[in-house]
Amino acid sequence: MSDNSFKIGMCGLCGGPCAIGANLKDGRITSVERLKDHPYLSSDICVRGAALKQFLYHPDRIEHPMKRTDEGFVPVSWEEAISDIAARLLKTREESGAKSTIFYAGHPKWYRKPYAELSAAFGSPNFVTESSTCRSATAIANKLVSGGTFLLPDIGGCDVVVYWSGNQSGQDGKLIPTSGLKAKGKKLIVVDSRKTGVSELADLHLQPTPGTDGALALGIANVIISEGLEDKEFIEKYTRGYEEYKDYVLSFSPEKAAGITGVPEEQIREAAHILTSGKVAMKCSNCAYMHSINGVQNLRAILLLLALTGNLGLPGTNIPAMSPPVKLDNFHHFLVDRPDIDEDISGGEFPVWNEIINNEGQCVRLADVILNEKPYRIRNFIAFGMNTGMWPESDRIVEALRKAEFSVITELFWNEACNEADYVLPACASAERDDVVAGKKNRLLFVEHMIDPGDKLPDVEIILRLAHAMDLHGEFIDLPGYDAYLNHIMRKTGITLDELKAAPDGIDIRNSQPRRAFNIDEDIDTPSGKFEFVSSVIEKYEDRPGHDPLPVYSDWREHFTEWDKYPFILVTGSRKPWYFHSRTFRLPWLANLEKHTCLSICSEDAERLGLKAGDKAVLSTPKGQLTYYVMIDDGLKSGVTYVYHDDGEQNVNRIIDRNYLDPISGFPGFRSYVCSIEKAGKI
Ligand SMILES: Nc1nc2c(c(=O)[nH]1)N[C@H]1C(S)=C(S)[C@@H](COP(=O)(O)OP(=O)(O)OC[C@H]3O[C@@H](n4cnc5c(=O)[nH]c(N)nc54)[C@H](O)[C@@H]3O)O[C@H]1N2
Ligand SMILES: Nc1nc2c(c(=O)[nH]1)N[C@H]1C(S)=C(S)[C@@H](COP(=O)(O)OP(=O)(O)OC[C@H]3O[C@@H](n4cnc5c(=O)[nH]c(N)nc54)[C@H](O)[C@@H]3O)O[C@H]1N2
Ligand code: SF4
Ligand SMILES: [Mo]
Repeated sequence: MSDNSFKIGMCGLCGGPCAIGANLKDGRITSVERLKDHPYLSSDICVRGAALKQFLYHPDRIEHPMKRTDEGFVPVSWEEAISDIAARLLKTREESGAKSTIFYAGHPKWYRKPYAELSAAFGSPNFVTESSTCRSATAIANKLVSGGTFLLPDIGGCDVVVYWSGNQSGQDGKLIPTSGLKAKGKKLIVVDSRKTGVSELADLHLQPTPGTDGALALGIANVIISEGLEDKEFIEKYTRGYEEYKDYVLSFSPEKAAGITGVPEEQIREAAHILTSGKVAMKCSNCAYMHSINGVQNLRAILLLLALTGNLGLPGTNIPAMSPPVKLDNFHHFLVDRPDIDEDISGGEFPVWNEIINNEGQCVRLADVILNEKPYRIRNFIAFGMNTGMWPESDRIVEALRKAEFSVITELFWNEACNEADYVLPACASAERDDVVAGKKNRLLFVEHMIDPGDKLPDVEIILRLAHAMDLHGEFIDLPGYDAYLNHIMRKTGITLDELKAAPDGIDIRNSQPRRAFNIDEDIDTPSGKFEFVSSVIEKYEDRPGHDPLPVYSDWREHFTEWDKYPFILVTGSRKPWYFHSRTFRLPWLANLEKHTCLSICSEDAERLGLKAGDKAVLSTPKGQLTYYVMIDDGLKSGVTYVYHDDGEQNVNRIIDRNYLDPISGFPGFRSYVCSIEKAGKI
C-alpha cells in the first residue's frame, strides 16, 4: 500500500530558505505547492522553487562520500573520509604551516560561521568565499562612507525611493513592493542600464552606460551644490571632507556627466531636484555596478549623494545596520577574526578589503595563487560548494584544482570541481535537514526535514566532525552535532530546541532580542565618527593606483584601445528568474525556459548586424569566442549586450579577462567588458 502525505518544509534551492508544502508518496516528493493559510510561514514559491523536485532527485546528486583511487572514485564510509582528511590536514600543517590550506565556501551562506571558526582554529588566514565577487565591494563602499556594511533604507518613512539598479523583477519575477509606492504618493527614481519591469514604474528612469554610475552621481551632486540645495546643517554636523569633495564635484558639470553616461542633462538636473524634494531612501543592488573596475569609487559617489542631502542615519532615510537584523545567530556575516591576516593569499594586494572585510580574504586570484605558488605554495584546497564557472577565465581554476596536492569538495551535485578532488562529500539540501526558522509575527518555528537524506549530511555536521577529528576548538565547533548547533543559534531567544520541537505552532520571541536603534550622534562607525566624503581608510593607501580618498571617477573604457575590433559593451550575469548561477541549468523545467543561454541585443543593433531572434551569433572578446542564440531586448541601449554566465561549455566567464579588476575591491569587471558580435555560419 502506498503512503501519501503532505509536509511543510524549506525550499532553499537558491539559499532562501522559503517555506513550501510538499505532497509525498512513499517518502518521495511528487509535487510542491504554496502554503496558503499558514499563520506564521509565508510561502510564495518562485519559478525555481517550482522545480525543487528536479533539483532534489537529480541524477548528479552525490549520495555517498567518494574517494579518489587508482580505479577511480569509490564510495567510502564517513568515518574513513573524516579521519583520513583530518590526518592529511594536520600533517601538512606541521610540514608547511596552516596557511598552506585554503578553506573555501561557495554561494551558500548558512554554514559559514562554524566553517570560518574551523579555519581560524586550524590557524589559516585563508578563509575565503564566493563573496570575493559578491556584495563585499558594496559592503566596502558602504562602510567607507557610512561606517555600516549594510544600509537599511526606511522605505516606509521616506518621500522618495531610489532603486539604484536593484531589479526584483529580474530576480524573482515579482514587482512588489515597487508597485505599491505610487499609491502611497512616493516618487520613484530607477537607475538601470536597461529598461526593466521596475524602471517602467518609475517617475524618472536614468539609463547610464554600464559602469559609468559614478559620473552620473557626481553630475547630480554638481547640480545640487551649484543650486545651493545641499543640506548645510547636516554636512556641518555629521560629515568629513566636504570642502575637498565640493571642489572636485564642481569640476564635474552635468554636461560632462551627460557626455560620459549617455543620460540627458535635463534628467540629471531633474534627479537632483527630486533627491532634494524630501526624505530619500535608496536601495542599491548587490553588485550590478560593482562588477566594474571602478565599482567601489562609483558606489561611494552614489552614497555620498545621501550625505550631501542629509539622507543618512535619520528616520525616513538610510540607516547603517547596527547588528545583523536577525533573531538567530546563523547570519552569514559571521564575526570570526582570521589569524595572521597579513599573510593571506591576497599578498597585500587589497589592503582596504583586509581592513573592512577582515573576517574573510579576497581570493579573486585563487587560480594564479595555486598555479604560480605565489605568494606561497598551497597544498590543500577544502571547499563547501564549489562552482569553478563563477570566476573569470574559469578554465584556470579547474587547472589549479588539478594542481592542488589534496582537495576535498563538499557538494550537492557532481561537477567539474569534483572531477579534480581527492574526496567528494555529499551535503544535504535544505529539504533534507531540520531547521529553525524565524517566521512572521515574531514566531520561531522548528521545521523538520521533508525527505530522507540517506547518507548525506548537513554541511555543519561535516564541519563539526572535521573539527572534532582534528581536536580543534571554538564556540561553535565544540558543539557535539547538528542538533546542538540548531539549539545554539537560538540561544538568544532563551528557548531550547527541545521546547521548540514540542511546539508545533512555534513560540513567540517578541522580546527576546531587542535591537537598539541607530543613534546618529554616537553610532557612526567610521574612523572619524562622521560620514566621510574623504575616506580616512583610503587615505592610508593613497599612493596605490585607484585609491583616491575622494570618489574620483575613472572611466573603464580607457582601459581598452581596440574599439574597432570590440565595439560592444558586454554585461554578463544580469539575473533572470529561472537561473541561479550554476544551480538550475541541469533542471529540465528551468532549462526549457531559455534552452541555450542567449545573447541579448536591441533590434537596431540586430538589424545592423543582419541578425534576428533565434539566429546564432559568435561573441568574441580579447580572451576568446563563444556562440550564442540571439534574443532581442529593446530595453537595451545600442552598443550594449547582456549574457548570463555559468552555462557549462558556453560559460561566458571563460572569455573574461581574469586580470581586469577593481584595484580597491578586486572585483572582476563582469558587467563592463568589451566584445564583438557577428552572425555565425549556418547551424
Ligand atoms: N560573469 C559573471 N560572473 C559572476 C557573476 C556575474 O554577475 N557575472 N556573479 C558573481 C556572484 S555575485 C556570485 S554570488 C557567484 C556565484 O557563486 P557560486 O558559488 O558559483 O554560486 P552557485 O553556483 O549558486 O553555488 C556554488 C556551488 O554550491 C553548491 N551548493 C548549493 N547549495 C549547497 C549547500 O547547501 N551545501 C554545499 N556544500 N554546496 C551547495 C552548488 O551545487 C554549486 O556548485 O558568481 C559570480 N560570478
Ligand atoms: N534569479 C536569480 N536571483 C538572484 C541571483 C541569481 O543568480 N538568480 N543571484 C543572487 C546574487 S548572488 C546576487 S549577488 C544578486 C545580484 O543582484 P544585483 O546586483 O541587483 O544584480 P542584477 O539583478 O543582475 O542587476 C540589477 C540591474 O542592474 C542593471 N545594471 C547592470 N549593469 C549596470 C550598471 O553598470 N549600472 C546600473 N545603474 N545598472 C546596471 C541590470 O540591467 C539589472 O536590471 O542577485 C541575487 N538574486
Ligand atoms: S528557489 Fe525560490 S522558492 Fe526556493 S528558496 Fe529560492 S526564492 Fe525561495
Ligand atoms: Mo552574489
